[in-house]
Amino acid sequence: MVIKTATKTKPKAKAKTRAKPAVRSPALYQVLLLNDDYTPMEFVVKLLIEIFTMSQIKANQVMLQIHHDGKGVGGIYTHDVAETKMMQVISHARSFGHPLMCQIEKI
Ligand code: TYC
Repeated sequence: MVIKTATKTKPKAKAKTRAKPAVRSPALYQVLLLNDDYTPMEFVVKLLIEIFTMSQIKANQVMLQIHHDGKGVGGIYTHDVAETKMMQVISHARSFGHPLMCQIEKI
């Protein structure tokens, strides 16, 4: 017969607090549209509706903001999506002969 005697167990070390969370949210980028003197207002409004799925009212507001302030935000996305949206804007504008410019900026 084996008699188990009480063994002294080492107290567990206190869990260390993590410096960073285990999962980090991806970096976000805003897609900025820039003003110019030649791209028609109506074209920018339609583009904002189609590429950034804005309502007519929101697209008008954003277009006017770009027109008055020099730039405005089409949307905020992860890097790959933001880059794709930027390329869609530029390629759509160029295919109609407009100089509209677009860039992405990390936020
Ligand atoms: N400034 C242009 C005009 O008066 C309109 C415009 C708005 C152009 C937004 C570009 O990103 C832009 N026709």
